[in-house]
Amino acid sequence: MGSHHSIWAVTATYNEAQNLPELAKGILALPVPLRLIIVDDGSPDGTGEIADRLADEHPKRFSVIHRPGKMGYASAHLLGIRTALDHGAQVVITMDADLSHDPARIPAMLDALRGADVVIGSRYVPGGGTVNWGLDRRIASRVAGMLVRLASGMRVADPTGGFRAYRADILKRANYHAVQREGYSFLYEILFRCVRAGGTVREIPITFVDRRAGQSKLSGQIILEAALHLFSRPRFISSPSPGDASAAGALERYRPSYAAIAAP
Ligand SMILES: Nc1nc2c(ncn2[C@@H]2O[C@H](COP(=O)(O)OP(=O)(O)OP(=O)(O)O)[C@@H](O)[C@H]2O)c(=O)[nH]1
Ligand SMILES: [Mg+2]
Repeated sequence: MGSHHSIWAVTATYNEAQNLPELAKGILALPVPLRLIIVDDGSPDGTGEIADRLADEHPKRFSVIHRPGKMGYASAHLLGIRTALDHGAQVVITMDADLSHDPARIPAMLDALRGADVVIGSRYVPGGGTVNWGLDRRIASRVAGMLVRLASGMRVADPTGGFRAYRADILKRANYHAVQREGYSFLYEILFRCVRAGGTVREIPITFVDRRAGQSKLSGQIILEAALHLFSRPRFISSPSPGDASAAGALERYRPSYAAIAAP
């Protein structure tokens, strides 16, 4: 998998002060010395300060990008991915900061990435699952997955799962930065772009643990909305319109300087 230093992870945070220290512990405990970029949107609960402290204590392991306000999950990820690629990442891992995605699964994801361009930490392959999810959310998530498979033709059990590892090469070929959609739609759109660019996908089982601390930002209803959105446009991938409220639009509107991020 190339040099260890070329593996980067990206997490978006909004009010994850109760979860970020634990996530950082999990990252530091890994046998692989990957670097985590934390994209914080000025969380009122002090997540940004915790992230800064982590970066001070472990400058080779944590980097922080502060955005002035809540600008959305998707554009936070796009910014983190672009930053990682700009710094020579060969692999980019994306994960949530609320401990739903267990960093301990990262080595298995990297193993699987030897034989694929994208690896999804999947709730819906044998051995995977969700813990603490109510019936409504389980149904919404399953239905969303079905609709995405139907609309896109992708044969992926968990196309809206956010715990992933991508080869840098496929992200570039997929024009990842042009992704338009927010929230869950972002996840299937970027995946679809990778597949369309010729990328291969593997899924490995994960146990998704619902957040225990902090507030939910995306609800089951939003999952379903995202899926229904699939059928509201003539084409699966829409073309960018200038000044729109899309993830790509937000990425263009906010361009931080990378000076704060030390070279690996
Ligand atoms: N920077 C940034 N991060 C965000 C934003 N919205 C959500 N996040 C983060 O994105 C990740 C996923 O969001 P969650 O709220 O956990 O979404 P979810 O998993 O669907 O919902 P719950 O876990 O049930 O709350 C978490 O790490 C959030 O802190 C945002 O606007 N900006
Ligand atoms: Mg969550």
